[in-house]
Amino acid sequence: STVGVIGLGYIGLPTAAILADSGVRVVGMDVSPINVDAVNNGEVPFVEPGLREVVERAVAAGKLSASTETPVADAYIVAVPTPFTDSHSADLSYIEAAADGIAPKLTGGELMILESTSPPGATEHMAERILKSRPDLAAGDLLVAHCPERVLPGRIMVEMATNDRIVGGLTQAAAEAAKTLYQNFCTGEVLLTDAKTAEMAKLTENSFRDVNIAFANELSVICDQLGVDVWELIDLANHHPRVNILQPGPGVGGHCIAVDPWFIVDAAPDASRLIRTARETNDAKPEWVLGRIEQALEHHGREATVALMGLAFKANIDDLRESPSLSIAQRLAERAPEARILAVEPHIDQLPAQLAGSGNVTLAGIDEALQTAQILVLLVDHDQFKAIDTARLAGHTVIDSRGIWR
Ligand code: SAJ
Repeated sequence: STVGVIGLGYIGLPTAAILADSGVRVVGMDVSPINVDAVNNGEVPFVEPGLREVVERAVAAGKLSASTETPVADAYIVAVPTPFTDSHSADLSYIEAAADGIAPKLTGGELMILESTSPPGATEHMAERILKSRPDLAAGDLLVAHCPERVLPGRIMVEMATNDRIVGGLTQAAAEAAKTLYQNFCTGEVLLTDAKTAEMAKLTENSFRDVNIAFANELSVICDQLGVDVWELIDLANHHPRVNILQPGPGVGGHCIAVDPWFIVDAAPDASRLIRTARETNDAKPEWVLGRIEQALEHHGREATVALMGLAFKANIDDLRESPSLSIAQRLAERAPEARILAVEPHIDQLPAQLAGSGNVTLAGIDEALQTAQILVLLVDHDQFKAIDTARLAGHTVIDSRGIWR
């Protein structure tokens, strides 16, 4: 039997590769010919530890291939983006496009799994859309389930095999069929529920983390006003057996935690006050860090050199999506046209498009930053920055948003 994986991004490609490596025939589909060619050559179009080896092996074994066309398959896994719109509701257009591609290929009896992070009701919406375009099929002809992906970027290849999985079926039969598919490679527990609960589970997990990071970020602003070292405070408080506070930072990035809570707020606006406030608290943090940089610029003069250490959305990855650090860099470039801004990001070798247009930003190495910048702003806790001898920071104005240089 063949599994079609729609969307070969950060989730779809590792899923396709691991499934193919377990012996299942997998055809991946992506709208980008660049991604498709990369996969067919056994390559990976982004950085994820351990992924390349598995893709290479599965392609060489003839188990994995890719196409820009939706394949005919016995089961489909949809792993396309669900961004949000300006009004913070979910944009389902990629899911709808995937469904429209699959619909004409169906003969009845296929399993369809939606893996994309989805607002409550999206799985049902996908099934209804398919049945509308295929009136010859009955609802019972399709097995439709939602199985949210919860792997952590940077640890995807480990977590995809070992994490417990939640499978929510539109019917019990659909949930059972999806469970059988995942058991090809998943050694964790596969937990069955209905589709809407599965949709909410994923959103709930990321909202839990967002709320907890917001607590840490709020504390960092409070402590700054009170003259207390927030990292020492959190470290001490976390000695309590039932307290486990997360770490403050320059804001929350990535395509999940900064997005998913809005889907809950959108689904039940009046009841989601805490979740909304947490989102707003985390979204306000980059502006707060910018305020501190602007203060330092007032002190050193508008033409000072500012080194922004890190652009990625978190440590030790090259992913700049929804990155608070990148947003700080962009806003600073606009607001401080006379300053010289050094972007120090060891994981990339050219400035991202968002910064390439600003004449005052250049990509720089760690040594150049330490030698020439008056103001050092630590934005990402990359290992390379943790390794810097703190004696070399003397004589600089240091704004450490992650507390690694204390
Ligand atoms: N962050 C902090 N302080 C912390 C922890 C994180 O400021 O103490 C920031 C990070 O710097 C980053 C953001 O939060 O900007 C998110 O990073 P993360 O490592 O918490 O999470 P992601 O976005 O890489 O992955 C999350 C994970 N969800 C949870 O841990 C509940 C992952 O398991 C999900 O699969 C993923 O979202 C997803 O795809 O939804």
